Amino acid sequence: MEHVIIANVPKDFRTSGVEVAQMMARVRAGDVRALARALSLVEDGGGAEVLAACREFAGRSLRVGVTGPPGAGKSTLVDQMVRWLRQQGQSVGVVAVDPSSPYTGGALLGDRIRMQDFAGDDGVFIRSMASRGAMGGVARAAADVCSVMEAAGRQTIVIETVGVGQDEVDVIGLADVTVLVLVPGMGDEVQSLKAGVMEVAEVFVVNKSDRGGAELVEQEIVAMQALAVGEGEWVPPVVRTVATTGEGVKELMETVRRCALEKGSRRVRLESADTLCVLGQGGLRLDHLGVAVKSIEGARGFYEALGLVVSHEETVEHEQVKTAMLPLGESRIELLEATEADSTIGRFLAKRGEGLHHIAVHVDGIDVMFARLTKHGVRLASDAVRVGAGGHRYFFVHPASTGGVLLEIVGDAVEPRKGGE
Ligand SMILES: Nc1nc2c(ncn2[C@@H]2O[C@H](COP(=O)(O)OP(=O)(O)OP(=O)(O)O)[C@@H](O)[C@H]2O)c(=O)[nH]1
Ligand SMILES: [Mg+2]
Repeated sequence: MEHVIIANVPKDFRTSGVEVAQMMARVRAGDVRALARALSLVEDGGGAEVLAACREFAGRSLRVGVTGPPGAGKSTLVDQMVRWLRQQGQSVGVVAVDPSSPYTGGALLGDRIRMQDFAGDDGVFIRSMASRGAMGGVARAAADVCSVMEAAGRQTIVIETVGVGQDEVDVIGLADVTVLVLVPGMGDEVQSLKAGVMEVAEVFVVNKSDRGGAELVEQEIVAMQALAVGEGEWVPPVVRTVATTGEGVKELMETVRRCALEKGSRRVRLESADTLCVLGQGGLRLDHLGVAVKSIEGARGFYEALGLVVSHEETVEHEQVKTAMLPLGESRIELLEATEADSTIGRFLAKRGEGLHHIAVHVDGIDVMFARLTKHGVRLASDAVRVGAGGHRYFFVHPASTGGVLLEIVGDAVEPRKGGE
């Protein structure tokens, strides 16, 4: 009787407020049925509240993208990776993006048979999704699935996708580390892959290396890298595997871990020397709000009446700007006054008048952030990471990409302060 009553309640009501909070508490506690339900809500497009609740856990998992041509052995390899992670005591999420089958929530037959080994193991949660037809695009949908899995405390999330088109490259953009699976006998195909996924690969796998020709593919990859990889950049290592037996998988996972550490895109917590890392929040926080004013002397009175105190004043010659910092909670307000009419702030004042000039967000790995935003096609207003006041490194994101406000990304100072915390 009771469930009949519940079934008649409008869907909005059933999936909002208290109930979402309760469901999310269960998701956080590791309840896989709650996780499945939260994912269904999100996939049906009714998961705004679920996603909002997941936000504070963003960036806690290590996301490993596995891509490569059809039949390269990706699923077999993912299966072995999951096995290895389970041996390390990690909880794992798998997102399989299936390019061809309709959006049924079911895996490909082959995947299903293999992954059945994990049936009954709550430490492995597998979600399949179609790459076409998902609302807002497959990358969006996969990102949402990852967010929920992250909130559910999955320490590593493996994303499998067929590396053939832009959709797949977008999906792989979600990953912290991207593994490209190739096989012997590809020869010229390696060349043809060059334009797409080849560039996003951070670890190369030559799978099926029980067959002849593994060396040849490896040589092809190395030859290509000699041309493509810049000085001081991460040189994607090549690992040989036999996914059917698990050979080389340990080495692959150690390489993935090393890549994640080296990229240093996020704070890294190592549970033990040979456990894969779980990555932290990336140090994202509001650093300051920049307010353009005609005169700092004229403007500071209000802020002081408000109870704020100017902690630091500085003139940055090369930017023709005078600044005054007023700490506010964990962030600050920065007043900006032009020292020349024909300067960035001077022109802003002439065009828009006084007001909010930019928002500054702090990030731990500024170089990785610069590369990541570039890779995502975000329009930047700086051509490189620069050094500004106090030795801090920064770059600007153009308002065209942020919803109309200039965004400054701030990293740590060039010389980290010694003795501090
Ligand atoms: N000999 C050999 N066969 C392998 C190896 N890895 C995978 N295979 C076989 O290759 C076939 C394809 O493997 P899958 O894991 O389904 O490949 P996939 O890349 O996931 O394929 P799609 O998802 O369809 O793109 C299967 O028959 C596997 O058993 C390997 O290392 N050696
Ligand atoms: Mg597969």
